[in-house]
Amino acid sequence: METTLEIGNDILTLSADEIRKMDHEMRLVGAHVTVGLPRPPRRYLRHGWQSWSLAAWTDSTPLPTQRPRLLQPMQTDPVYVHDEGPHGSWVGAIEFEDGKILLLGALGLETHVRLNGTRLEGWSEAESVEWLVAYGEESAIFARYADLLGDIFGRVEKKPAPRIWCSWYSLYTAIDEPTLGRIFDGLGDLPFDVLQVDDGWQVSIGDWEANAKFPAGMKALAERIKSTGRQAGLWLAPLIAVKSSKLFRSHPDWFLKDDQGRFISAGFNWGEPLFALDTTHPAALDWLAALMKQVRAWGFDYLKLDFLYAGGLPGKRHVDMPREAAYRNGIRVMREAMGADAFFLTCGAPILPSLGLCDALRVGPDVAGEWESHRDAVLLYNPTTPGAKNAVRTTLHRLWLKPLVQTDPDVAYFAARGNSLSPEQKRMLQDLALVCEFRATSDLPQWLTNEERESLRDFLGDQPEPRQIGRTQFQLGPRTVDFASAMSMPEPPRGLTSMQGALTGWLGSQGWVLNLLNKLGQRALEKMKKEL
Ligand code: 9PG
Repeated sequence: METTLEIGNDILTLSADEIRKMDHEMRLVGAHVTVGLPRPPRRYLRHGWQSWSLAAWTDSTPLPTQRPRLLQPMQTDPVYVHDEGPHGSWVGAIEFEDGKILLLGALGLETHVRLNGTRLEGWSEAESVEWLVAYGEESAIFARYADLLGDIFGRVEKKPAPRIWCSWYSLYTAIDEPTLGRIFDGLGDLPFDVLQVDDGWQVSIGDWEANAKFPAGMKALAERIKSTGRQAGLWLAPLIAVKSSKLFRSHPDWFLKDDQGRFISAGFNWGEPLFALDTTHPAALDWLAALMKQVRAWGFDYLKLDFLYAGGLPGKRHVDMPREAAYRNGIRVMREAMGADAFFLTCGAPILPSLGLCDALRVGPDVAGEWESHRDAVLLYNPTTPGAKNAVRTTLHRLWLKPLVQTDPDVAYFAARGNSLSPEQKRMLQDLALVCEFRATSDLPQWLTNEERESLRDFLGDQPEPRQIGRTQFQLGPRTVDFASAMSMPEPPRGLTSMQGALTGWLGSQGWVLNLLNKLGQRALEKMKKEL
């Protein structure tokens, strides 16, 4: 059926199987619904699929396909990577001349919204669903959408969020028992609640046992952390495995395949192709549950489960079900096994399907010690790679999720050493953490000057109630902060830049190039570690 909706002087045409007019909004029902617009909108809000995917207001022309190709499954929804119109998952919005917005948002999983000229289209990969259509101020409209999602998926709140020291953004995979020990000592009485060990402790991606750098084992590591009076946190990526892992070699049938029987790519990292666990396979689910119990038995109470998008990739599954339902099934099994008292952070995770099952959700790509990389932003036109600007931009467009889940903006930096961020850029990451009410850092205590250490202490002790006062402006206690300078998108590459980009994109899709870069990085880290 069709109906019209009057907004100011404009008349929009809605079409769906069923349409209900309510006081301040409309509800559509259907597997395919459209909103016809009088003219192309000024701006369109793309809401990317998983933590690291782009969420931002952009103009309505298609963006160039982000490169390198090899990494697409890790950064976007690979099914729509070549989609012509600006596309987003579950929800999309357009902006009118007066600054007000119109939102089309699904009240169910497996759904997408695309802007096709003067048509906003919503569709479901599975069955018919209900949709919200609402017009008004951006913050009020997203608050309404979040409220309806909360009724469907539930709201998990463990407030306040713990304050975390995480090993990733200083040591990366170069962690080991003595180095972490020195850091835990160096953190002294700084008010952290959790010390979280990130990537680098495991034998392999898939083989979640302590490697040779942790000879005393994982239980001892958790105890060492707990002896400082804090909770122990651990990173794992349970829904992927590298090709060389024992897990993949002994259970190839637990992994997603395409119709031709080839393994689905979950991307490339750690020098190897990644494959995706089938979260409908009973034996794989038993293995996941046992792994979560094992990690809890070691003594870790804070779990950062990463690269979770793999559970929602398209592919042939043991039980034929829609891909986000399959993902949610895997997450539920892990949540039940780890227990409600564990703190569960999802990362690299499809957004809506994670709601109600985790305590916190990473809502942007990784930060990095640099604001923006010329290679990634300009040559590759990739807004999802690690970088402070990318992280601030996407996180800011996901703050509407705050009533549903703790929103993790990734870490803030305090030390001048080891990064190239300006004092203003560091301050912006710190302020973003205060706005999110989720505070973490990876700064090495050995690198902090006395002044920096005190500023970190103040940050951890500070709890200003953030209040949004504009699209990118917030009140933090007596201070007004503005994130506007992180919002712009790079210019799409043209001419020579575009040729350089094509070459860089090709190089970035060659495993050997990624491995070489990785080796150089490792060498620099090992050198740095010797100085600690
Ligand atoms: C550990 C890290 C940290 C970090 C996570 C995740 O190649 N990639 O596209 C890519 C993206 C993100 C990423 C690593 C690689 O980071 O977000 O906090 O835990 O894994 O490996």
